Amino acid sequence: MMELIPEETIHPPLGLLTVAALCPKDWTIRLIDRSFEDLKDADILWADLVMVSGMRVQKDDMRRTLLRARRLGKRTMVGGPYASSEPQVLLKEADHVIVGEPDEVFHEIAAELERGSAKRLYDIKDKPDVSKTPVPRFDLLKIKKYASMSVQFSRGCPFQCEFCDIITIYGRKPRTKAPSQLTAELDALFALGWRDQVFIVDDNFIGNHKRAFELAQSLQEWQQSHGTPFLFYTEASMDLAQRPELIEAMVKANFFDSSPKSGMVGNGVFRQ
Ligand code: B12
Ligand code: SF4
Repeated sequence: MMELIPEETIHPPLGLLTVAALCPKDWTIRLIDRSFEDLKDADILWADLVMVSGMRVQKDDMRRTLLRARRLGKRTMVGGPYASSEPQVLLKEADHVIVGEPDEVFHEIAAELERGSAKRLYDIKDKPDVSKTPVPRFDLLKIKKYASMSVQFSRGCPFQCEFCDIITIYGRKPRTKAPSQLTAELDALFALGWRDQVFIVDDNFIGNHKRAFELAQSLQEWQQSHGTPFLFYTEASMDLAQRPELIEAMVKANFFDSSPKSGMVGNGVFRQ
């Protein structure tokens, strides 16, 4: 797919951007996106702490990065979906492993790191209230390298598909941000000059369909007041078909249908 588009990669690493926003304000942070960037020894040597994230499918590169940083004498911390699914594997290679969502406790972890008393494993069982999660640090991105931006409105899904890690990592009760929080994230992307596709990366956008409807209405107003700069897409369970009012609100907010019948083919149609 990457050969078909001019950008270097598709989606930003939203987990790391979110963690960056949770870090103490006096930490200087740099982001290296391994989907298109080389990691140099100098990058590792620059840092006091190397923080790594990824999915199981990216585990080889994650483990190589952790071991490289360790060889160069640097402290490492790993979190995200793979660390949450198989922490015992990563405990061998990382100094600190975070299981779960640290949104409400990261300030404590950071203070322990600064005091030199951070634990090897943080197994965070409580699901955080995402309505307190700060705007991700989109400013750390080399934004022009991406084909799409990502924002997240909710975490968790009420279904139980047997192949899916969502319910074990993020739970069955969908937790949502406030619509104003999401429009603040759009403001941040808009201020950085982004005018293109925005993926709402929820596990299931309509896990809480009432909140999804409220959000779609807020998105519609936001788009109207900004000249409709964004084209939204998301993931949702098929029972969305039973909610025509929600579909209509999503269409009005400029969610697009990428099915072949619609004639919309992602970037091409939007960008001419
Ligand atoms: C968007 C998305 C994608 C996008 C790509 C996103 C990207 N940038 O690469 C697309 C659609 C391309 C995609 C593809 C795939 N995906 Co995907 N994806 C997602 C989804 C829905 C959202 C990701 C996201 O942005 N989350 C938002 C951030 C804020 O959440 P987070 O990363 O969990 O971060 C939080 C914590 O984990 C933690 N954290 C994260 N990183 C770190 C790091 C440190 C140091 C610390 C302290 C904390 C920390 O803090 C954050 C705040 O709480 C997730 C599910 C989910 N809810 O996350 C699945 C998910 C990550 N994907 C998954 C899978 C399986 C895949 C595929 C392999 C599917 C397939 N078979 O092809 C492919 C792999 C593509 C590839 N080769 O890279 C699985 C991963 C399972 C696992 N245990 O590793 C998930 C969990 C979904 C599932 N159904 O189980 N995916
Ligand atoms: S509907 Fe989607 S997110 Fe929910 S459990 Fe099934 S596959 Fe996972």
